[in-house]
Amino acid sequence: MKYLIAANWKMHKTCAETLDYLDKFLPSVKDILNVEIMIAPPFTALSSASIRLDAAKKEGEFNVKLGAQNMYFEEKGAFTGEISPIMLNELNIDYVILGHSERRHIFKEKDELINKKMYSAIEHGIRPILCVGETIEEREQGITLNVIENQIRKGLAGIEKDMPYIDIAYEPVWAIGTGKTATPEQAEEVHRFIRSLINEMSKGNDDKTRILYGGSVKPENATDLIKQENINGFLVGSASLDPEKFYKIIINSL
Ligand code: G2H
Repeated sequence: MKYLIAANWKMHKTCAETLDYLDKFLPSVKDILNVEIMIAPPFTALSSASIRLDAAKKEGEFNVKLGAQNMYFEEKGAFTGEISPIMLNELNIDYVILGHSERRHIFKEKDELINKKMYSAIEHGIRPILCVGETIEEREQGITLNVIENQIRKGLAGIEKDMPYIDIAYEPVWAIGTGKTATPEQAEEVHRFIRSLINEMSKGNDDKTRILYGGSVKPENATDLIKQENINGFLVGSASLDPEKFYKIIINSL
């Protein structure tokens, strides 16, 4: 399984800043072919980034993919402010991040909506990364694994057979953007649980599904986290905004 190291820029960077980043970042990773790299800039920068990546691919083999940070499940219609899967298809977007904790908590997205988006992404050939994670209160109550199981069962309801086209990101809410990282052991405990759950749900057809860790990943903690048996890559926020730091995370994960 090729691991995936993904950058979630959230609401950061204009088009010009995105192109400037890619100019610095792409040459540094052009020979790294044994992990998959993904960048998810804001929607407004996707088109320019897609054109820039196409040009880079024409110059040789290249392992950098583009992702969207969200998507609506309908193809078109009266859904003010939303972006559809066919709009992403037009830009050759490979991945979409769904159910990120900021979507769940700030924008009140529920598992049922996330599940519809998962369906739609798969139907349109866009690989979804389903994000799950517990809050600090849930961890302190000792219900972390129940919360994760519930989010995964509801998020994947009806699409268990599509497991080879799905990745999952475990992002403990208390570790997101706080500088607090789950210890490798804390992360591994949840990753091991997710692996056995999706193995059971897909009847053993989960070997192409990567389980990424997210939550204050940085160059300093990447090596110890990636050594864990069930951590198959990262979803990186803040530290991915600097091309040199993101490059170091990739290098430290090889
Ligand atoms: C978790 C992560 C990226 P950060 O949201 O999805 O962000 O690395 O800033 O904690």
